[in-house]
Amino acid sequence: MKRLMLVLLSSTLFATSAWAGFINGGFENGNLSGWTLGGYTADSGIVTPGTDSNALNLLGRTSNGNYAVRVGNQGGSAHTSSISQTVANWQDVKVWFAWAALLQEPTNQVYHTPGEMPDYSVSLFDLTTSTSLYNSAFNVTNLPPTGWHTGAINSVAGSPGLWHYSDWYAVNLDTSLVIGHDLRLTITASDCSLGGHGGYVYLDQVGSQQPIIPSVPEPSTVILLGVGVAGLAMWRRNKKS
Ligand SMILES: [Ca+2]
Ligand SMILES: [Ca+2]
Repeated sequence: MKRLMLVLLSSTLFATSAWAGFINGGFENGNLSGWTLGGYTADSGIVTPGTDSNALNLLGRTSNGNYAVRVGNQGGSAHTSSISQTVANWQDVKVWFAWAALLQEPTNQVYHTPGEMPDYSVSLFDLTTSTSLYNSAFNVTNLPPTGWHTGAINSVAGSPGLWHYSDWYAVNLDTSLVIGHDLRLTITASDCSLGGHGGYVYLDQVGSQQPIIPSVPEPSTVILLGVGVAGLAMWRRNKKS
């Protein structure tokens, strides 16, 4: 019995010390294994192929395979939702991930300050050096000029609004200088903090392989999105979760 325990213990140690990249990065397990939900967790979940009607059915819910995740949902109620995964001892020279976001712009903005608008953030953070490797963070009134489109007008979250949706972005980062570091990918989506407008993010194909994107955005939009956005999340007002 003692021998068996030792074998089990050593195999456990080996399993935890062996390096693995993002677990279930394409969500093809059909569940959220490997990932940690945060905020209002009930709004997030696995999605299957199909199109998003808030994007006039011009955006796929998945970028590849049979599953992706949706962080947050179209409903309001001032929810903030998140998903994250931390990889210890990163060993790849590149990391890829694909995401698309939808935010609903209130029809009558006079009742919302910028900090009260639906917003999102997609962040890859180097925990070892406390450095941001990628941060795209915008609210619906300061979206990038390219790579975003207007979608449906509806009151699905309780108050009338115009949906804005992004293309699927395939993010490609050189991680050759952070080998051995601990990295954390975090996606956050927030409804408007007054309760009547929604926001959510799709995430798929997280790993060291190039994503297969249904409609590829122009390279310039990807570059724009990765530049100069680090500070935008800082003034964002904390929202109720
Ligand atoms: Ca997938
Ligand atoms: Ca929501």
